[in-house]
Amino acid sequence: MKNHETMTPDKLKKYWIPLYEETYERVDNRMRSTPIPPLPRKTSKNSLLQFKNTLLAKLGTAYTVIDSDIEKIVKALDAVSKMHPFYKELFLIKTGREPEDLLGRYRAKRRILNKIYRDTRTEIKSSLTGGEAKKAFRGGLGRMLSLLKRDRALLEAVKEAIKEISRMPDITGDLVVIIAGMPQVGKSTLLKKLTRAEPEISPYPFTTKTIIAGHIEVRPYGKITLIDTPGLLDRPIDRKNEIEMKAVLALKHLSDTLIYLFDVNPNTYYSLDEQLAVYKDVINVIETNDIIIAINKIDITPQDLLGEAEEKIVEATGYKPLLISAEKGYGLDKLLEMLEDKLIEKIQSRLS
Ligand SMILES: Nc1nc2c(ncn2[C@@H]2O[C@H](COP(=O)(O)OP(=O)(O)O)[C@@H](O)[C@H]2O)c(=O)[nH]1
Ligand SMILES: [Mg+2]
Repeated sequence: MKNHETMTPDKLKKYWIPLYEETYERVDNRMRSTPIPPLPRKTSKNSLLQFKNTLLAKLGTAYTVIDSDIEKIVKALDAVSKMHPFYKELFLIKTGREPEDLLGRYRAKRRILNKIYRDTRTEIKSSLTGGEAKKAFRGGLGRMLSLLKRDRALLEAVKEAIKEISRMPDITGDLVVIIAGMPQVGKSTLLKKLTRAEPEISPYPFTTKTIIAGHIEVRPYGKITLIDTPGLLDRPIDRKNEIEMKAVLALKHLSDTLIYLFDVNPNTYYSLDEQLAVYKDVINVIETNDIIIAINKIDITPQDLLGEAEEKIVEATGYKPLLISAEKGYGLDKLLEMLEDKLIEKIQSRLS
């Protein structure tokens, strides 16, 4: 089993990203319990030593707090880096960084933190005056904190990305099928008809839209997941809304197969040409070469319209459409059989 198959979104909930302000506050609070005594008198060796020891203790406290916060960040990023590429792409969209990159960055920061800590200790210990020791302490503390301070905005984005991704259900599967097609063509009806349990509806991160998933268990092989994305893959793709477009692009990491539905009944809401234009848009972003095209609502579509549409669709897409009625169940056995074959094929190719 690959790693990412076990790191599901809900498991992200137990990770915590401390923001800079929080780290700073913890450091400040914890250090306050050992206040810095007044500068020692120049003549007293003993009081200089005591003064330095107080600074060392405070520095140690700060180090421990910052180190454990960076460790928390490392653990969370490690978890994200083990997820399915789809979720990693969403993370990249929000933060501008690959999880693996950031993991490396924060692992390095832990090492740098340790070095600053050790160097500062040495500096404090070798100081000849209280003033010098205090200066070394302040400098070291500032450098340790700035490891996170510089990343303030980035950490906020990371926290937000992890929060949003953790709210998604696991929409991966052994075979993931995206159902696309213009509004009212029957996507929701088809998803319901092919699956047994109620579909899961969840927010789609970084968009105002939701994503709907239904599952088909194919024993003993595995799980087919059907995905519907209302408002996203049912109209010309909105390239102005950049983050939404990127979120749509992330779907290509998810989908093994695309089902594109047409509706050409006499009262259809959109013309065949409009539906074909959206089809082109969708396959451009989804980039799959495993496509099933179906004409839905054949129960209310006269033969001549069907024949005409079929011809036009073959010409425009290169695929011969399946003829189905999601509502009446016509042609769904055939469709399900195709999906099952794809699932089995995929699992076998994974094994070999
Ligand atoms: N007659 C007929 N109506 C259908 C069929 N499939 C869906 N519908 C109807 O078409 C309308 C839109 O269906 P829906 O699944 O909500 O479309 P979506 O917007 O693509 O999700 C609903 O009123 C459905 O009942 C079909 O095969 N035959
Ligand atoms: Mg719908």
